Amino acid sequence: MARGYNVAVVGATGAVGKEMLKVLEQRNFPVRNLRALASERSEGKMLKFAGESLKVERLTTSSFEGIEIALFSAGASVSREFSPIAAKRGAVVVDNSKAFRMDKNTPLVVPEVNPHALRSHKGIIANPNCSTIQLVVAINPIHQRVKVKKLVVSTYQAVSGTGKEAIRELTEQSKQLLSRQKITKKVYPHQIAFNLLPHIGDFLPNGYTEEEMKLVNETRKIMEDESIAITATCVRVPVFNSHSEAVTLETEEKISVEEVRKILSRAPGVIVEDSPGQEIYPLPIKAAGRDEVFVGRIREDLSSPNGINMWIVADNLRKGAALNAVQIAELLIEQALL
Ligand code: 25A
Ligand code: L14
Repeated sequence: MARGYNVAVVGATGAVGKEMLKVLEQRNFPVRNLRALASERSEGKMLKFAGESLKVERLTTSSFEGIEIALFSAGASVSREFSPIAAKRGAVVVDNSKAFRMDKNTPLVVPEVNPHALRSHKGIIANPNCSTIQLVVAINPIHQRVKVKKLVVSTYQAVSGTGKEAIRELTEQSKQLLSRQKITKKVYPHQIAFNLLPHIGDFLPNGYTEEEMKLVNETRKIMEDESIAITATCVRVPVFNSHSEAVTLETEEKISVEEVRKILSRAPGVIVEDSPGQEIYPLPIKAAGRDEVFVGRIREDLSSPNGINMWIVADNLRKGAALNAVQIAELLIEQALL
C-alpha cells in the first residue's frame, strides 16, 4: 500500500519554493505532512497546498523533527547551514542551491541522465543549475550514440531564475519605460527591460561568470565525462519564464540531422518541435508551465565536419528546478533509497 511521507520545503515562499508546492500537488506526490519553511520575513504567511491552507514557519535547527524528505531552495548559505542539520535528523535533502553540487561525495542528479548516481547518497542530493539540466536532457541521448567531444552554448535566461524580486523588476521597468517614467533598478546592475545583460552570477578571475562555469563543470559531472570540451556565454534576457539555449555540438563520429531528430524524438523528457517551414520551433512563452525540454532548429553546423546546431528551451522553474527536485524525490522512494 502506498504510504505518505513527511516533507519540508525550505524557501517555500520563493519563486522555486512555490513551484515545488505546485509540482508536489500536480504529481500527487505521496505527502503525509507538509511543512513550509522560510525566513522570519514570511513567518505566519499562508500558502495553498492541495486545497488546504499551509502556514509558513520560520526555519530553525529544530524544523526537521520527523521530516523524511526536505526540498531546499533558499540559497547557498541557508543550504550550507541547514542541509547537514536536516540530514543528521534523518531527512534526505534535495538541495537546489550551488552549495554541494561540485562536492565529490554529493550526487548531482538529472533523473533522465544519471539516476544511478543516487545510490551513493549520504543524506544530501544536489539539484543542478537550471541551464545545465535542460542541456544534458537534450545532449546526453546523442552522447550515448556518438560521443560528444565539444559543446558551445549561448544561453538566453529568464528573470525568474533570479527569483521573485527580479520578476517584479522586469514588470516595473517595462511599465516605467512605456509610460516615460524614470527607470528604477534594484536587482540587476543595469536596466533589464528591453535590454540584454551578458552577466549571470559573479565574474570569476578567468573572465567567465559563475553561471557559465556551472554549465561547464556540472555538465561534465552529470554526464560522467570530464573530457567534453565546453564553453558558454550566459545572457539575461527580458523574458519572465523559460531559459533558451543555442547549442553547437561536435561529435566524434558524424551524425545526420535526421538521426539526431530520431534520437531526440524518443528521448525521455524531450519534445522535438522542428518544422521551420510551418514556423514551428521552441519558444519560451510556450515552454512555460510545461515539464518537457523542447528542441528545434536542428541543423548541420556548416563550419565543421561533425557539427550539429540546435535550440533548446525549457521552463527554468519546473524542469530547471522544482520538477527535477521532485523527480529525484520520486526516484528515492521508488528505489527505496530514503
Ligand atoms: O545562492 P543561490 O543558490 O545562487 O540562490 C540564490 C537565490 O536564487 C533563487 C532563490 O531566490 C535563492 O534565494 N534560486 C535558487 N536556485 C534557483 C533556481 N534553480 C533560484 N531561482 C530559480 N531557479 P527566491 O527569491 O526564489 O527564493 C528565496 C526563498 O528563500 C527563502 N529564504 C531566504 N533566506 C532565508 C530563507 N528561508 C529561510 N531562512 C533564510 N535565512 C525566502 O523566504 C524565499 O522563500 P523569505 O521569507 O526570506 O522571503 C520571502 C519574502 O521576503 C521578501 N524578501 C526577500 N528578500 C528580502 C525580502 N524582504 C526584505 N529584505 C530582503 N532582503 C520577499 O519579497 C517575500 O515577500
Ligand atoms: O545555480 O540567476 O541554481 O538565473 C539558478 C538561477 C543561479 C542563478 C542556480 C539565475 C541559480 C540563476
